[in-house]
Amino acid sequence: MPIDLRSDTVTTPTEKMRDAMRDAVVGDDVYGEDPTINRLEQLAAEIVGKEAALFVTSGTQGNQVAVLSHTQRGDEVILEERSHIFYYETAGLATIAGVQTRTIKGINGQMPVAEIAAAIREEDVHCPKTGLICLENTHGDSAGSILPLSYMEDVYQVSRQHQIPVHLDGARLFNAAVGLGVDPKEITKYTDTVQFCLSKGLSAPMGSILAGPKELIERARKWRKMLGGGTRQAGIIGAAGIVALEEMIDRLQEDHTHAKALAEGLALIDGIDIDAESVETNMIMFSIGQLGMTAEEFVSRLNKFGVLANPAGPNRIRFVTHREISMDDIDKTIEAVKNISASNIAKAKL
Ligand code: TLP
Repeated sequence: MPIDLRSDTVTTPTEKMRDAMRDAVVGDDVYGEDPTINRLEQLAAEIVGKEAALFVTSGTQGNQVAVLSHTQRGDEVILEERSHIFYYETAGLATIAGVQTRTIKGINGQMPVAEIAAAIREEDVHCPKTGLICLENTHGDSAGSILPLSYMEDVYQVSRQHQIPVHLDGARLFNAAVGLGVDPKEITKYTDTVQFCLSKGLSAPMGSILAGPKELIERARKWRKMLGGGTRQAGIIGAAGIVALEEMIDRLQEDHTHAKALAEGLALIDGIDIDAESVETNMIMFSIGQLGMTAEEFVSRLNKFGVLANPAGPNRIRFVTHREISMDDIDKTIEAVKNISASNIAKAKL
């Protein structure tokens, strides 16, 4: 079995999930008659302190449905320059919701609050209406960094002053909560809606949740239907989601500990540039610029040691830890990187 550090999306369902899926009581969810989905949605809403929740097929669908439910065509949406919604959702906002994006460069995923405030449009015949502010916590492209609660609160205050809703892409919301040592509600109380994934570190085979006010979630249900996300005996999948929420959140700490150990090990290797101090959750990113090879080359060298990873730029690599990565795998990965570094540095001296 390879050591698969490409993403926490590669996690497979636990035995308990498979049992729950086999035994799930199901019905037609488009009629609202799947008891397992109804239970999952209720549980999910409670966990994030929202009135209602909707099971969606993926994080991308949850985010897109959220934007559709909050905005009108021609609105402008404020989001971080490297946010998943803007950068990795195949221009869904432009093509599906028909909204205009207004991106702001963030530091560790945090768009400066003053810049958010300045980006909000005044009422003017020439201008679009600012329809939504999107945040991402943890922030993927900043190596899983956590948006501090004080930052969430500051953005929320600005949003209240201007009466603009806030949507949180919380694909890894529970990593943020575990990393901060707080109840997830402490984060989501600063957002109107939140999308979180069951299928990443929590190990369910698929699915995400969109949670928010009851009336908005009813609208979202219709948009989900339009996007082809109205599924029938969905409880087969939802059953795994319930196990994910009941049993898989607390163990995320282990993934964070492994990511930190991995970063600390890599920091000692020649040619690897990483700030191990800054690792907060289950993701690390490092530069291999000094090794004199591209990220693609580095990844293919790693593959020969049985380690899978994704490039995160021309000379940047991303490693993501998850339930199927052990401490032994961390040690083996550090050894593999040491080997690549040593052989390259020896070559450079010839
Ligand atoms: N992220 C995936 C890739 O798409 C990059 C990964 O491996 O990290 N929001 C955030 C912050 C995400 O990281 C992702 C997936 C999504 C949304 C989308 O979730 P899915 O893949 O379920 O559509």
